[in-house]
Amino acid sequence: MIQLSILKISAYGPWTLTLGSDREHELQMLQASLYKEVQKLFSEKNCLVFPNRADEFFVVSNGLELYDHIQIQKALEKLFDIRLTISIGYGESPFEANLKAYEGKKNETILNKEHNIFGFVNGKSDSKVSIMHLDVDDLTSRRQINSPYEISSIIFELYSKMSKFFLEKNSLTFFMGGDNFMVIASDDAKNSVQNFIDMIKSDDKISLNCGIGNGYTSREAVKLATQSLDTIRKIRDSGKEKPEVYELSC
Ligand SMILES: Nc1nc2c(ncn2[C@@H]2O[C@H](COP(=O)(O)OP(=O)(O)OP(=O)(O)O)[C@@H](O)[C@H]2O)c(=O)[nH]1
Ligand SMILES: [Mg+2]
Repeated sequence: MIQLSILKISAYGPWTLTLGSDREHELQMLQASLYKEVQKLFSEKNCLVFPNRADEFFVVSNGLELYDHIQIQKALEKLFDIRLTISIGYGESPFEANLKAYEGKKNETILNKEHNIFGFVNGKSDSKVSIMHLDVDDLTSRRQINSPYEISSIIFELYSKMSKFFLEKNSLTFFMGGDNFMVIASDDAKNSVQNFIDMIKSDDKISLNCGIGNGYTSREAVKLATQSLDTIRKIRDSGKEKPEVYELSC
């Protein structure tokens, strides 16, 4: 069972207008400091936050109860003028968990009114998280041929293909910066990642490596996914033939 908590700035559109037209720099600074605090508060509870469109965050919150979310809301309310809404959902696949959180908010299934928390909590029972950490093999040589902006364009096109491919496997893909992507993965996604790597190699001449981690909490799963990815690099750098996918479980 995977649990997702989706945090979104409440009534952000109307609030941004109150800042006047000379506001973009203020909004960018606010979004960056909000992301920093949200990542800090959830990582202290063994979770990882996946940034999504700057005013919204997806947290794989396996193991967290309603009480943990209330504590985090209280901390954020002390630090910022804006307020966040939290929608919680769980399911067999990451996409189902996202749908359940969405329904919880849409149907106003209130978990805590004072702190704007909606949805359904699974907490600690039957907790299982799989994360895939995908990274472009040797992006550094590509930088010899393409300029920074051209590289960005290539990376965003890759992100778009990855998001579409894994959504069809009920999984959620996030861009983590540089040439790094993480997929909150279903079993179907894990079983088909080699097909995705083969497709991108043949269509776009881009080689990818994929580390997979399975854990009880998202921080644990992400740690193992990154360790798997680093293992692929170590095998490659020792001169042996490297696997493109490597998996570790706790
Ligand atoms: N989010 C995230 N970004 C990383 C991580 N490691 C590296 N980066 C970023 O990714 C960029 C590319 O680095 P690498 O992937 O190590 O470079 P590379 O030439 O592709 O080397 P290999 O991936 O080992 O083939 C760096 O400039 C960083 O911005 C990581 O673990 N997480
Ligand atoms: Mg790379």
